[in-house]
Amino acid sequence: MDEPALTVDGLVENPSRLAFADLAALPAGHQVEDVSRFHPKRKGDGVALDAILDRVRPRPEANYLTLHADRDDFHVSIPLQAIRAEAIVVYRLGGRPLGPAECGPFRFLIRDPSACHTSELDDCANVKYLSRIELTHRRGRDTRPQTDEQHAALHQNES
Ligand SMILES: Nc1nc2c(c(=O)[nH]1)N[C@H]1C(S)=C(S)[C@@H](COP(=O)(O)O)O[C@H]1N2
Ligand SMILES: [Mo]
Repeated sequence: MDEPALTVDGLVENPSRLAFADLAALPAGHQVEDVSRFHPKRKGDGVALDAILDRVRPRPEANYLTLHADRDDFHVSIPLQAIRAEAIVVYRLGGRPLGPAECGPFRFLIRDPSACHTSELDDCANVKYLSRIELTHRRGRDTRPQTDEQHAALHQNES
């Protein structure tokens, strides 16, 4: 089986597929040890979204960043300028890749999210099972729940 890799594509100069070793090789200054400092309930180490964007080089016309989780068909689209300095991609726990039980192989985390469905940068945008980051000119697909009922239904499906 192929090693899991995070696809980063769309309006970028250097579309990439980043596996565990590629993320670990991003600059040390962008590595984020122990994300439980930001979210007591969440574990592991990550790398700043900025380091990934430096690597793929968004084109000037890229306005939105869309996060895709193919595993459960969940998608979130956020203005690039709002998110670029605020997020981490978690990819490691105890020196190993994240498994599905840890919402891996990759998990998106906003450093300081607002409550569910209160802003672009809310808790709902902390995408689990992240498979692809796509840069686009217009807003992309966004399946975040909009109401308390939709939230309840979504969390019911979670194992
Ligand atoms: N792939 C995927 N990511 C997801 C969701 C989902 O259903 N699928 N739910 C979102 C919502 S609505 C919230 S509030 C948070 C919850 O994260 P937690 O379970 O770590 O608290 O995950 C977000 N990320
Ligand atoms: Mo949410």
